[in-house]
Formats: sequence, structure tokens, C-alpha cells
Amino acid sequence: MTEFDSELMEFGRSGIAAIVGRTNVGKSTLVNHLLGEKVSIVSDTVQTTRNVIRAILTEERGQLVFLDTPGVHKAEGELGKNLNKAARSAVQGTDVILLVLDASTRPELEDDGWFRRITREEVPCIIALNKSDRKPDRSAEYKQLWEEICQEKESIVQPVWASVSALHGDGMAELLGILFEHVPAGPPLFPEDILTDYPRKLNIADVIREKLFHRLHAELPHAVAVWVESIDEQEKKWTVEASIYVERHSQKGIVIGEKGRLLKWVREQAEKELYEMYGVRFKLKLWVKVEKDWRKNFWILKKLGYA
Ligand SMILES: Nc1nc2c(ncn2[C@@H]2O[C@H](COP(=O)(O)OP(=O)(O)OP(=O)(O)O)[C@@H](O)[C@H]2O)c(=O)[nH]1
Ligand SMILES: [Mg+2]
Repeated sequence: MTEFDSELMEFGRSGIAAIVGRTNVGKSTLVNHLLGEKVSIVSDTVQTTRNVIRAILTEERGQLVFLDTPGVHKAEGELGKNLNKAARSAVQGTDVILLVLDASTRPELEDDGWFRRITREEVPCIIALNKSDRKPDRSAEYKQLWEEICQEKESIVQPVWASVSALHGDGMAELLGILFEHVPAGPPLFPEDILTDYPRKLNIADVIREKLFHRLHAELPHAVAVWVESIDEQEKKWTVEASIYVERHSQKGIVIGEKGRLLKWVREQAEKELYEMYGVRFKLKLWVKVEKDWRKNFWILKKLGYA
């Protein structure tokens, strides 16, 4: 028996998988489905994920630590640029890269960019063609683009392709099998009962932001940030005070809504979801604050973990 075999028998396999790709392709949906729990917020707005979120799956086979990253998107301003940078650098030091594509839409510039990046990678790469439940299926276009880029770059990298639907859970077992095959033998990196090390304050803020994103349209979501000021954890109820930053007075009115209805809906939906997540009742106190040009303010971006 080799040293590798004996380690495998003792611990199984474990490693870090960076989940990358264009914005809105379904990276966070995929992470949530692979874990069977919601750890990362989801919406149909671009650049929903704003921090790199670690999600940890522990099984008998071993442990996979997923890094859910902000989706790469044509950057407008500091926030967008910082998110793109965070996504690109998340790949460093990981054991496997999982590139997610939206197989129901045409390849875009960002997909092309990730393909080029991968041709230079030494770590194994898996490409998930997501949204397989949707028509049309443009998988062949992605594969062709990959071939063209490989020829141009004279790359010998050979990714493993998988077709999945993160929304419906199709192809998840196969994908997990492939991921475990590509990480090294070794002990788990985190204790087995940990699902994420994402700070509670940031998670609560994200849940509130997700509910806001479901009701806000056009450019407004990008002008919104949520910061949890305090959490008072009593045995029966946790009281959370949070600020919702907007950039202009007119946006404040929209976020509050007519007779405060929109904000009330956000509060109720977030309280409900947080109760399901943490198993304790929540009382949210939300304040909408105008913070002019917060997206250009380094200190605010830093506080929110976006810089
Ligand atoms: N039909 C279908 N929709 C999906 C699937 N996976 C994700 N979606 C939807 O795609 C949208 C974006 O999903 P997210 O998981 O937030 O995408 P993301 O890649 O994490 O996006 P960013 O965080 O902005 O980079 C949401 O509306 C999801 O419900 C899928 O397999 N099928
Ligand atoms: Mg996301």
C-alpha cells in the first residue's frame, strides 16, 4: 500500500474548489444545492454575491470547501472592479476550479476570459454547463469556443465537462463524484459540523439584501448595501439593527416604498428566512440611510468587505 492509499483509507479526500464564472450563471444556486442548505444568496440581478463565501461539505468520502465568488461582469466603478478582482484571485491556491457556464445563453466575453485563464492553469478544472433545464441548449457553442481558444493558446489543459441544473438538482451526484476525484487525499480542513465560516453579521446582511434585490429593479440594486450594526442574541429572540445604504434621496423613498410597504415586506421575508436558518426568532430593525456615492468610498467598501 502506498502512503497515498493509507491516507485515503484514514481520512478520505479533501480540498478547496473555487467556483467561478460570469455573473448570474448560477454559482450560488449550485453551491446551495451541493450543500443541501442555503449558504449563499441568489437573485437574478448581476453581481449578487459580493464577498467570497466559503461553504463546507463534509461526507464520508471527505471534505470539499467551496469558494463561492462574485461573478465576473463588465466593471462599472470601484465596486464592480473590486468584485472582479476578488473572483479572479480566488482561484489562487485552490485544488480544483469549477467554472460554471449558463448553457442556455450564448457565450459572452466573460466566458471567453475564463476559458483563456483556464488554459494557463495547472490545477484541474471542471466545467459545469448549468441551466440544462432550459432551452435552447448551447453547450456545443461553448465546447467549440473552448477548442478554438485551446488551439490558439496551444494549451493541453483538458477540463472535465458536466451538464447540470443547479435549480432542479440534475447532475449533482455526478458533479460531486468528479470533484472528489480531483482533490488530494488528506484530513478535513475544517471541523465536520461547520457549514460556513462566513461571519454571522455578513450573512444576516446578505439575507436582507437578497430580499431587497427581489423587489428592486434596474440599476437600484447596485446602489444598495446592507450593514448589520448590532445583534442582541437573547435566548428566545435575536434583535438585529441594520442600515440599508442608498446613494440618493430619491432611492430612499423607493426602498421604503409607499406607506413603508416595501421595507415591511423585506423585513418580514428576511425575519422568516433567518428563523429557518438559525432556528431562533428574529426582530429586524432596519434604517435606510443616504450615503452619497458609497460605492466610491474606500472606507465603506472596506467595512462591507468589498475592498
Ligand atoms: N432555469 C434555471 N435557472 C437557474 C439555474 N441555476 C440558477 N438559476 C437562476 O439564475 C439566477 C442567478 O443565480 P445565482 O445563483 O444568483 O447566480 P450567480 O452566478 O451566483 O450570480 P452572481 O452572484 O451575481 O455572480 C437566479 O435567478 C437563479 O434562480 C438552473 O439550473 N436553471
Ligand atoms: Mg452568486
